Amino acid sequence: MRYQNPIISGFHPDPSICRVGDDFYLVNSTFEYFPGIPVYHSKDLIHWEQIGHCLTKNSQVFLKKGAPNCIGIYAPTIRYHKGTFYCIVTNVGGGGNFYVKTKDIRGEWSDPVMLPDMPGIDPSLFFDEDGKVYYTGTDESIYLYELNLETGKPVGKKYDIWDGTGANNPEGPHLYKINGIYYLLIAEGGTELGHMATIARSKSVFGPYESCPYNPVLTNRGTGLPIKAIGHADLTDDPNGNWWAVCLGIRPVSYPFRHILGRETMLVPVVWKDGWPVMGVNGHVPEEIETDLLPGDPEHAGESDLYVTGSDMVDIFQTEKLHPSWNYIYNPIEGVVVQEKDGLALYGTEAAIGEDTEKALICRRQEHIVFCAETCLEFKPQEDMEEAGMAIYLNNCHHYEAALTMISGAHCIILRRQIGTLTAVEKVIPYQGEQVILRLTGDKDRYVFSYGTDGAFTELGSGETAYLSTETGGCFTGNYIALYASGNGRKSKAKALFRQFRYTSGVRESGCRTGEENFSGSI
Ligand code: 6LW
Repeated sequence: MRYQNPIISGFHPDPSICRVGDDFYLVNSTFEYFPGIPVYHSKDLIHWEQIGHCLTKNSQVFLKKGAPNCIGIYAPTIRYHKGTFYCIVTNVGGGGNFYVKTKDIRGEWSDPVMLPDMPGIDPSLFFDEDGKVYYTGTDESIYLYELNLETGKPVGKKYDIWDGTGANNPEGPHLYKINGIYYLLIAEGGTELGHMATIARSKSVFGPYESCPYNPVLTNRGTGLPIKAIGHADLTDDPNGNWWAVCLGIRPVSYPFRHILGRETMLVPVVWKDGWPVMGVNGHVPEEIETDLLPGDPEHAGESDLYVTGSDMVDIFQTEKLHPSWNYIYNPIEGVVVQEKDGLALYGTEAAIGEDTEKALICRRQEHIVFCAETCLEFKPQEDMEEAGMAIYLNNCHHYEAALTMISGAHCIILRRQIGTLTAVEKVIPYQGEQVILRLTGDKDRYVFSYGTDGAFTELGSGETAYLSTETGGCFTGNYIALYASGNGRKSKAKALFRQFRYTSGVRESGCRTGEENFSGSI
């Protein structure tokens, strides 16, 4: 069969994978977003369901402010050893390296075990057959310590084990023992267009590590392939003895290359030749891969009622907990985002959408270049500047939004765009209703906002995707669709009630709907 890359679309960088029997688990970086580190499950490596997060409590993680400057949760590694899952990660700006663990991967994870003696980023764990545990990380070079897992303290000295093949930014190490040989897989070239995966091997865990003569073993640099920036890979075998690598890559939408979905997760088959891995298709990652080797039952996996990532979504906010695809920015504040009997209530705080702080906002990833999102919003501002709406959001300095608000006592709908230090309210349309359906569609060039009722929509305006790309707005994240409320300088007296949210890939004339169904509480 043929499968399509990415296997997990939208902002899902630095994938790490582990296998327990015929179940695969995968995690990604989340930077300033909360909960931190989504956990995905799959049996066939191409259909992935989100089953939770590693960092769900404020007590586990403090996300320091500083967006859009590359802070927060970087590059986790997930491993399973003797009944326990471990996820080791760096909180940049918020305490450095730590790990959390759980015996129940669908439940909660432990409080962090801090690793204050481990410098740098990109930690990984390796459990050797003799019971010893090793930490690999990225500092001046790729280094290794034996680790006392209980205390988080290093045992013995630090070994600088490899500098890579000479490219910039050797990072993201993962160590494996395969057929008695230690393999060290790393990323080099930086996470942009020069990105690649390289590998070295050694008979001793401490080295010396011999570089693979075929390095880089995985890259799309210098190719005409549509996926770029391939690197930061992790290996797994499957129950049939076949090998696979997950890695990150980007899908630029235009020339000069720019991307709007962040770095996404890709999958490639791996075969072994002369004791070295041959990854992907001749070391490259095409969008479509032909293989009969996928484990499980990939032809039928999509037929269950699981929410498979990348699927269309309708949320009426009546589940016990928010759907795991929703995120906050920074640690959540109690009482600001509340699921109520009619929908999701947002109690706007002082914080404006453009502020680098926690706010009354939840967001989910834009997973497709062409998509449609709609929300049914009930909001009657009581004071000037109170607003609630829907945004397309890269970070606090790069976002476009449509909102209900009040300006000089008059109720209206606005379209605002912020690009860096430039902010403009581009449209102000008088609007007396207390309910509105906001629609956001996107394609490779533009984001378009419309508003209306179930039957009729009016275009509010649009903005270029180019200014919400990583290349323009930085840094390591991708675009989100956000529902938000704000009192813009003081607490909002009016509550914003989001009765429903829909997201579909592609755009049809009827927006997110097949034409039959209405929004609950439709107007
Ligand atoms: C991560 C590094 C990388 O720490 O980007 O692409 C950094 N690789 O390994 C942030 O995701």
